[in-house]
Amino acid sequence: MITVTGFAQKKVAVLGLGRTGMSAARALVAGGADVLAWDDNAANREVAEMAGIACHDLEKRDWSDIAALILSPGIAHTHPEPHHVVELARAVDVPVMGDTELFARSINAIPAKDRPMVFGITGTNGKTTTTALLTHILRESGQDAHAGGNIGTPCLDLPEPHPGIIYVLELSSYQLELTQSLHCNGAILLNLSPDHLDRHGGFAGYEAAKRRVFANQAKDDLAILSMDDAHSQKICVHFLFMNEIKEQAKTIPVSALATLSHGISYAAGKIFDSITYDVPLCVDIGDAPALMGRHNGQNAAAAYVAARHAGLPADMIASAMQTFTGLEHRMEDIGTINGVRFINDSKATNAEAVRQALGAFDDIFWIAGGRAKAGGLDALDRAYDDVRQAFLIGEAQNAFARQLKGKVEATKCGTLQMAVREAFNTAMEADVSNPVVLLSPACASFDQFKDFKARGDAFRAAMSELKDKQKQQKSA
Ligand code: UMA
Repeated sequence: MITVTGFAQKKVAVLGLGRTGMSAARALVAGGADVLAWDDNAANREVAEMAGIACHDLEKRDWSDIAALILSPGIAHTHPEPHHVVELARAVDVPVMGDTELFARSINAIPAKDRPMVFGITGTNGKTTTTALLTHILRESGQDAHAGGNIGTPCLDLPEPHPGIIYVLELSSYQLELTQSLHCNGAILLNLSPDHLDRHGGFAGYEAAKRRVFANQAKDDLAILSMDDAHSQKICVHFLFMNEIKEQAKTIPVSALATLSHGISYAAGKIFDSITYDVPLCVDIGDAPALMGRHNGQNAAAAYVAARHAGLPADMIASAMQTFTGLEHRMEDIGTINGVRFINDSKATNAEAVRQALGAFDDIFWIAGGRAKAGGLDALDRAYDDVRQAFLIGEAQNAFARQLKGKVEATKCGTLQMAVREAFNTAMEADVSNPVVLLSPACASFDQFKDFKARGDAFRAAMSELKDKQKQQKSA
């Protein structure tokens, strides 16, 4: 745990007692702060009290002696409307911040020469994979690297700063919006497409939050940005000009669509580096099994250049990529039955993430549906070339069937279990060379599951059931 000492002897309010709130409360208490915690859910307050975190109703309290409000990222503070406690805090000018800000202040308090290296990774999609990949590369190469943030481990739960430690933070727009002082030695923007717009009051607010990953960078730092979508490209080009002028961070464009004369490019299993060595270099990452698809090529290129910034040579990075096992529920290969591969991409809850999966396989028997997001499948109109048939589930199945009409043959299956069965049977009978049953829902899971993990686990269970049945049929 990282002890937060900046609020010693002061009263600090913590709202939300999930992973972030509990972690922040522990770190503040360890640093000598007097924590007043609250969660709107009584059960969560009970858990906190049992862990020794004192709860006080922040709506009823006088705010005049409170030094800060620490807010969990899932709690609204501007849009669609601020939580009432945030309004109380702002009314008396109490600063509102997140756990990443506490982390940043703790790191900034260390003398510059001893400060650990920090990487910040954001983007609409791919940030968890890239965070895990960069951490894996650094650790495989003997570095003391630790991943935290939106990936699941709150940043204040990471080990205390010590010589040689490297922090790799996945940062969501929610977390960045509550962060002012974070200084990333390497900051990555992987891509940008509309998401979480309700929380940011529209796309401009979302983009502004994402751009915060580059705030406070100085000339020895790297700003690594994608050139592959119009929004990131705009920021990247702007940085290429502005940072040169202002002597700010060195801007590194990254692409998996074009070969950049100045930048890091990915094409057909190779990373082309025209920046970090004197002579342009081609790094073969070949058939790294967990880096399927063009979008993963871009993630790999971004992780590559960040790892170079941490001092690793290219060949060491390339061989570490080969042993990366990928993430659960993100284009995860869960096995093959009778030549049909099963890919669990339950984490693909928006159309852009699904586009990446649809671009990574041939002969796709695609399972989609759940609770639809704004726009549904609109963004996928030209991505169906390799989809042989769609199998639809959940609340979205009627709307998706209408959207797919005339583009892809679609069958309404209702449940995931039924869809897995139908997709497998159809794939077995189809005359195709590389059949893949792909769960890549383009929807939230909440209509039928607790979360995307439960949905991915159910997919795996349905696949295991099929496997057992096939075995029984063979032995009968
Ligand atoms: N709560 C209230 N009042 C409210 C709303 C919530 O008291 O009005 C309480 C809830 O009862 C609950 C707590 O706040 O106890 C939940 O806080 P939270 O939603 O911020 O969740 P945490 O458990 O703190 O998890 C957060 C991130 N969640 C969100 O941003 C929604 C996790 O990202 C992250 O892994 C974790 O911190 C550690 O850093 C998850 C996520 O879904 C994976 N992120 C979004 C995404 O990836 O799209 C941004």
